[in-house]
Amino acid sequence: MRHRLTAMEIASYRENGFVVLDGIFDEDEVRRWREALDVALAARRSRLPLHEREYGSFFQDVDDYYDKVFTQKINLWMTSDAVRELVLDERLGAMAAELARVDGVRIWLDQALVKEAYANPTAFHIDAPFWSFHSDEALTFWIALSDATLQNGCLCYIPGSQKLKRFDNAEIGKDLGSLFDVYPEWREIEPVPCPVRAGGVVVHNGLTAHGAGANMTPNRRFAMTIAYMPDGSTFNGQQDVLTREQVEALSVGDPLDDDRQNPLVFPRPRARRGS
Ligand SMILES: O=C(O)CCC(=O)C(=O)O
Repeated sequence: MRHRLTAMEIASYRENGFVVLDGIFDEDEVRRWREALDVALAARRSRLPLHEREYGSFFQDVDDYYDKVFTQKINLWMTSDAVRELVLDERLGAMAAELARVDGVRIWLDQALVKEAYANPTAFHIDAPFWSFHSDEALTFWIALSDATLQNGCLCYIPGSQKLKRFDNAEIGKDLGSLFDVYPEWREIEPVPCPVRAGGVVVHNGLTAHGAGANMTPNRRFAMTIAYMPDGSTFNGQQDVLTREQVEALSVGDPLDDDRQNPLVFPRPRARRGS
């Protein structure tokens, strides 16, 4: 696995709010993580690890159309030992921390996002407003476990949109461009499509506007994503992927530092000597 970033990649991420990191995983690693994902997906019936009704309202309102945008399974690290090894990899966490310019990162969530054959496009949106903390440095690693192409729904970004630092959003619904009603200033910016070979990782800031095209092929597009939050992030009152019980135990402003939900992946806590 390549785990060093070039100065150009870092500068490009800072400027545009996204960057394509080619060749992070080699062929054997891609095969290994694809198999792990297949097993984890087969073992997981619900979208989230526990019974769905315990999570945020977004997940209860999911409709037929959204189900045909992608097959989405969240926090597989909690239910699959193999996926946990990938998601909690300290080297990925170190790259995330370097891009975000923070001392440490925790996992906010992971997602398998499989755009099935002939799946719907992913409407433009930004990620951070969905989450249970506010940070303008949170970021997502979108790991391509099959080639992502213009034909099968690779990601597409509005460059520089992260700089606005606003947390208003549009839903991932049938209207591909409703985000541009919320942010009319982005209408004139040319979106940048990001095809990437299997084993590459596309990174985006949580405030960078993005979407993906329809899958116009008979094959499945496989991605595994990891969303990182800066260590020290605090609860903002939104439920998102937390259970009702977790939310009831939190007050706005509390640190999200429970390792059972948001493990610190960089720097990785070392076992204390003698313990
Ligand atoms: O994979 C997709 O189609 C969309 C991914 C996305 O929106 C994300 O990873 O934040």
